[in-house]
Amino acid sequence: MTATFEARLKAQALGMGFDQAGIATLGAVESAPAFRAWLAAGHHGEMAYLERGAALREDTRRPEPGMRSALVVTLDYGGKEPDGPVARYARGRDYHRLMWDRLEALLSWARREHGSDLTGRAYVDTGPILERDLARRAGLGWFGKNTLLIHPERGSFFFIGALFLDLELAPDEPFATEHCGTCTRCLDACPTDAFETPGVLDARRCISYLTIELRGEVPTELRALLGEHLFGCDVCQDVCPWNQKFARVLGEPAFAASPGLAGDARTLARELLAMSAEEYAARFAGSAMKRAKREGLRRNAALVLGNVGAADDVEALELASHDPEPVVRDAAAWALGMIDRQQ
Ligand code: B12
Ligand code: SF4
Ligand code: SF4
Repeated sequence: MTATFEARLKAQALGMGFDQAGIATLGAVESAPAFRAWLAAGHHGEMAYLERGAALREDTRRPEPGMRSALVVTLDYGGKEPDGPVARYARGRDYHRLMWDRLEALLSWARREHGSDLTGRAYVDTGPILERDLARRAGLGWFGKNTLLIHPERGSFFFIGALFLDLELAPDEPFATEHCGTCTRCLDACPTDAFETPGVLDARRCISYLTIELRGEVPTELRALLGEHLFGCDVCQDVCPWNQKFARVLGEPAFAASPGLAGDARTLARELLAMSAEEYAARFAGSAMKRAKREGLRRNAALVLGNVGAADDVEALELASHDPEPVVRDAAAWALGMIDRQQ
């Protein structure tokens, strides 16, 4: 008996290096009310694009009319590597491009198999899709209390991507159970107490938002709580028992850490403050860390030095306190005050 197109499509995705693949039918998003409530509470902070695309996110048929099904894939980014100043997901090559290229290659394969009139569209955080909702629907995991999608045999250290197709495919069973039970480790461990309730994150307090998405000044009361986190945060994943049991050694060479990004926070912070615009452009070409922009990374570096620096960082911080970028000046002035207080 020949395998169905669905089975061959999923096998092809796994053959291309994805770790999981499942199929979902497109339609109204079940968790849309939760998403609406989250926006209404202002939990998205300055991420205005989430609000702008809200209506499109509520029904997966809206972003690209004509599409009927989605192949949803995941790709692991390790998890066993030591914690560091840069979240694991961003230490190597930018995942968006890498996964998108693979999904495009998968679309070309599907066209060869199914017919050249097949149309499709790849998404890796590149469109108005609630990816975790879609992935749950494709059977790939449940929404943890930390809001991450967790798979019972893989944990949560993986990215999500999707290939939308204008084909009616047989869907997989949605993931219907929930396996957090009475555990609250992620809620208790969050350095900034960013969870409003289990499963609801106030992004405005999340270190990932503060160090990556926020363009302006980090609120003063949260600065010391950033600790050594210079870009992103993995705390609510590290403490999760599902990751402690199932996190893997990084298997995708493209995500291997670039020099200095998995090391010491103080050294990296000093390097960032000393780096010229040209050096920054060369060092972070093709990296997801560019999302924070140069001034954002320098702001974060100054704040980290305020938390872990000492007297011999004063000179670099004084220089940064005259930076052309106001956010860097402000962060450096705060850091100088913190170091001064220790003496
Ligand atoms: C905006 C965004 C952020 C924001 C907000 C995060 C958040 N929790 O909402 C910030 C900048 C803080 C962020 C941080 C991170 N992010 Co992010 N982020 C996104 C993005 C672009 C949109 C998420 C979104 O729409 N949030 C709005 C909320 C309401 O939606 P949601 O969290 O998906 O929640 C759903 C369910 O939990 C459920 N739900 C929500 N509330 C409730 C309440 C109840 C009662 C119920 C029943 C259900 C429910 O409904 C929601 C809608 O479907 C997605 C990519 C995408 N297009 O989906 C990546 C994405 C979610 N991020 C990702 C990653 C890796 C991270 C970080 C781990 C990065 C890091 N190490 O720093 C952290 C994790 C922080 C955390 N605890 O969430 C991955 C997650 C993969 C996974 N296994 O889940 C995604 C999917 C990107 C990708 N393509 O792989 N992120
Ligand atoms: S990523 Fe860090 S700051 Fe954000 S919710 Fe998780 S533990 Fe809290
Ligand atoms: S730490 Fe516990 S509560 Fe949080 S997501 Fe993991 S299992 Fe769920």
